[in-house]
Formats: sequence, structure tokens, C-alpha cells
Amino acid sequence: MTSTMGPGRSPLADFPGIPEEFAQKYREAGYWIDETLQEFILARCREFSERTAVIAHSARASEASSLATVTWTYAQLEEEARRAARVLADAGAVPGDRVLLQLPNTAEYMAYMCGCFLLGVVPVFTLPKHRAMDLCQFARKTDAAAHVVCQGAEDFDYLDLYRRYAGDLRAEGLVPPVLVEVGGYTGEVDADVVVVRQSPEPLADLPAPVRNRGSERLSENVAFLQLSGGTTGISKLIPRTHADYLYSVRESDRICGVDQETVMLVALPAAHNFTMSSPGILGVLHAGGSLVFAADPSPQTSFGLIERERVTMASLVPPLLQAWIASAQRRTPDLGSLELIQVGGAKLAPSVAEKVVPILGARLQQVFGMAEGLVNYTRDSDPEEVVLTTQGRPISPEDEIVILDDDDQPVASGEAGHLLTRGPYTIRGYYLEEKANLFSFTEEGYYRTGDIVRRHPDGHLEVTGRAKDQINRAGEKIAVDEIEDIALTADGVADAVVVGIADEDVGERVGLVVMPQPGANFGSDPRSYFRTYFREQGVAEFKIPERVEIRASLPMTNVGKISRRHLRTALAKDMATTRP
Ligand code: OOB
Repeated sequence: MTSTMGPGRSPLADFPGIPEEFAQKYREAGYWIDETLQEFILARCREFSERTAVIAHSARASEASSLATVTWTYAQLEEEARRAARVLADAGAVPGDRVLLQLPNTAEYMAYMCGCFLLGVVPVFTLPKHRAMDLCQFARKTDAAAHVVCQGAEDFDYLDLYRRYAGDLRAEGLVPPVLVEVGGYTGEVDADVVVVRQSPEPLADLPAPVRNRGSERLSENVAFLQLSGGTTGISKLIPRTHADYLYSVRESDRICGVDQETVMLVALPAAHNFTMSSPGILGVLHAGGSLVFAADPSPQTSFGLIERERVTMASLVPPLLQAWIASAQRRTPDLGSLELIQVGGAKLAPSVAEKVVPILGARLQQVFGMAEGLVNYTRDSDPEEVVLTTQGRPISPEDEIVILDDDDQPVASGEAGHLLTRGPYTIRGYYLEEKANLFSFTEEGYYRTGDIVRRHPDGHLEVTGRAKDQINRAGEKIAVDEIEDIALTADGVADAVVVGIADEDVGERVGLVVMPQPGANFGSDPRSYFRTYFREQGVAEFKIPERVEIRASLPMTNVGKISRRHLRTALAKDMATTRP
């Protein structure tokens, strides 16, 4: 293996954390305990050593072109994590450094996620779908030491993606991260790319952890950076601490009944907050259960795995649930082992919710969460009506919920309004977003979720809408103004409006309305014109407008230009009623 030492990286920058008076309360209540993710991984791998931790495809193909399935016990998971830690250390990453993790749902994901925690580096949970524009931003913001990819697992050239943004960073005088390819790629690579060709020796001696914040307690330092859905510009970075995150994981296990017998299917992207911790991958590790990774999210693949591995629990976004229901009606798979299906990430229609028990034969749990913190669950003890029609109630008695009207005044009880929250696992500020933080957090430290909710008398929340300029496409969040800003840079665009078009299959699709400059020419197929343009700009595929309309003028009111939000609403309605 080549060893490329990276340059020294900057320490983590400061950001608004949870104030000491609150921290003290959370410690005293036993919510925050003094355990880091490194200690957590090591302790569970020892406690459950002989049990099965992971069943997944491995990107390190044992036979050319086919992905091999591996089964790792907890002891093997620790060994593989130590190998990954060795690779990262050899690439120059030292405790406290940031590492961009961009891996598909493979065994390597588990090895490198755990490897980061063992080494004491701060992973940044990017998704395989992110493209050059996203990665460039994440690398720049975090001064990442390494970027971990798997070239072989998908039909996409991550080396090319790396070259693109690394070039941009160098042009700005910055030092790009070292690229670490973990799939055993055999082609040519550049000098600053590390290809993991053989299994390195597990790292026996882990370096001493470092504090990356003011806090004396290691457990109250930053464990990783999660990505926000983003409402302004590209995804913001969410600094989560060991103590706050692990509290939410332990409580999630208790609420969802996760134990040693749990066999969880991981069908959604592993790095998503839902998949990670609600109760997700970390919840299963905490309890000593088993994780079964699906290489793709199709019902066929998942049903096969459920039958073969006797899966007991799965988490889905609503469109995927709909696909499961449709497929199960046609194929009658054996889902007998499946006890619980969690659904979250976007609003679940009651008409779909009520099909879960009769068609899939498993209990339903609604999950309304956010990477910034707050997670709500419906409980097994809730009446059926509550499970079908609400998005649950918070994890913690210390999760403070406030519902306000447009003027920041509390709504009457039972009325819908803006949801604000603060609590023992909700952040008080994004990483390096001073300006956005002023808007997203109140002076009292409440996070403005951008969701419109109604609270039922029993405390359950019902999501009734959204106030943020964001599109929710099958649980993937897209910031409207990010896409508008890019559209505006295309030749011949005078104005651009991006809207969410209501859609039965994925909830919402991205629509783009363009007002052309005089004489502009977008060819005979503007959609494909803009698709090509967005791709060239390094925009991730899921954010690229699926419908494009060219309009000589945009709606105005009699008092002049209407607000951007009204314009978007009007155009969205328009596009939903006119078929392309
Ligand atoms: C989850 O996290 P994010 O950060 O990708 O997105 C959070 C946003 C929420 O603010 C809300 O707008 C929407 O996604 N959302 C839901 C929902 N769950 C999330 N909207 C309606 N109904 C639901 N059940 O999406 C996430 C994080 C942890 C657990 C589950 C989901």
C-alpha cells in the first residue's frame, strides 16, 4: 500500500454548544454519560464478541466484478475497524481530523465508520449520491484530511469526482484531502490517492483521543459531523457530541424494543441520521443485535434478505414503503420474521399507513426526526389511530416543544404552527454558519425546524406542512435556493424558480421554471439542456430538476412583484395540475 502523509490540518472550529446550565441538568438526569463512541464500539465488540454483527456485501470483491457477502461477528467488526483505522492513519489522518466518509451500504461502511471512531477522527457523513459540488464544499468547510470512497460498488467514477473538486481546492490555495479508495481498485491512480490493495494489519495501539472543544469531558466533544437537509445553500454541517448522540441511541433502543434478538435491515443510505441512530445501526450495536445491509433498496432485494436472514425490523421512507406494499401484493413473500417497520423522513399518508399491518404483517412505527436532533416516535402502547395519523412524540421528557405562529407567538393549543425545539440531543448551532444560525436558532437556543405541526392533547405531533424552502424527494432534502442559484448561472437565464411538485410516487419532485433572457436558446428539450448543465456543475442527480418549464414571464400581482414564496407556491400548484 502506498502511504501518503497529508499536511497538518486545522483544529475543529468553535460553534455554539449546549450551555453548561443545561449540560449539568442532562448529566444529573443520567442522559449524558461519560462514554465516547470509541469506548462504545470497543465495549460492545468485546461484550458481544461471538455474536453476528454485520451481514453485508463487501466492496473488496473476492472474485472480479461480483460483490461477495461477508458475515462479521462483533470481534471481527473490531478487527476490521482497526484495519480501517490503520488505513486512515497511514493516509495521514490524526485524532481530531475530519474524514469525509462516502461509502455505499457495504461491510466497508461499518469498518470505516467504526474505524473513524477508534482512531478518534471526526467522520463527515456524506452520501454516495453527493457529487463534486457537495464534496468540494464539505472538504473546504471541514479542512478534511481524507475522503473515503469505494470505486467498485456503483456505476460511478469517484476518482474523477475527486480530481474535479481537488483541482478546484488547489486553485483556491487549499490542500485537498487524501483520497482513500477501499474497494481494491486496480487501475491507475494519482499520487495523492491511496488505494487499499491488501488488508493492512489491524491497528493495535489506538492513539490517545483529543479534545476538540472546550469541554473537559471527552464525551462532550464532537464525535462527527452529520449533514442537514439544507434550506439555504448546500447542506450545513451538524456537530453532534458523543454524549448527546448516544443518549438518543439508548433511549431509541428502549422505545423501539431493540435487543440481542433484533435483526435489522439497513435499506436506506447507512449514513443518514435515521439509519444511524433511530435506533438504527448504533442502536443495534448497543444492544448486540445483527445488521443486514441491502445493497440496493428494491423490495425484491429486501424481501430476499428478510426471508434468508430472518430480519425482524426495517426502516423505510414512505415511497419505499409504498413500493414494498405494491410488491408484496403481487408476490406474497415470506415476511413472517418481520415484527416492526419504521417509517420516517417524510410525511406518511394515513391511507398508506393503514396497509402496513394487513399487507406486510408487521407493526408500524412512525418516526419524525431530524439530523439536528429531536426524534419523535409513535409507541407500541399507542392506540392504533395515533400510530396511523400522528408522527409520534419526543424521545425525552427534556425535549422542549414550542409551536409558534408567523409572528413568533404561541398558537392556541391544538392549532398548527412552526415547530421549535431544544433539548438534550438537539444542537444549538451549525458548524461555521454564523449567519444561518441567527435565523435557525432563537436567542433562547431553540432550533427552528421549519416544520408546521399540530400537537394533540396527548402530546403527539402531527406534521401538517412545511415552512422551509426545501423539497422533500423521497426523504432526500433539497434546498430550493441552492438549485435556483445554480440555474441562474446558466447562459440565457434571466430568472429561475425552483418548486416542489407534489407527486404520488416520491412525495415531491424538483421542478424548475426559467424566465429566459431575450434571444436565449435552450434547444428543443430544455429539461435535458438543464440536466446536462447541472451535471457539468457537479450537482448530485437527486437534486436535478425533473421538470423544466420556460415561461416568458413569471406571475406578478397588481402591486408589483409577489414574494418569492408565493411565486413558488403558485408555480408548484400550476405544475402539479398540468402534466408534462
Ligand atoms: C430525517 O432527518 P433529516 O435531517 O434528513 O430531515 C429532517 C426533516 C424534518 O425537519 C421534516 O421536515 C422531515 O425531514 N421529516 C418528516 C418526517 N421525518 C422527517 N416530515 C414528516 N413526517 C415525518 N415522519 O429525515 C430523520 C432523522 C431521524 C429519524 C427520522 C428521520
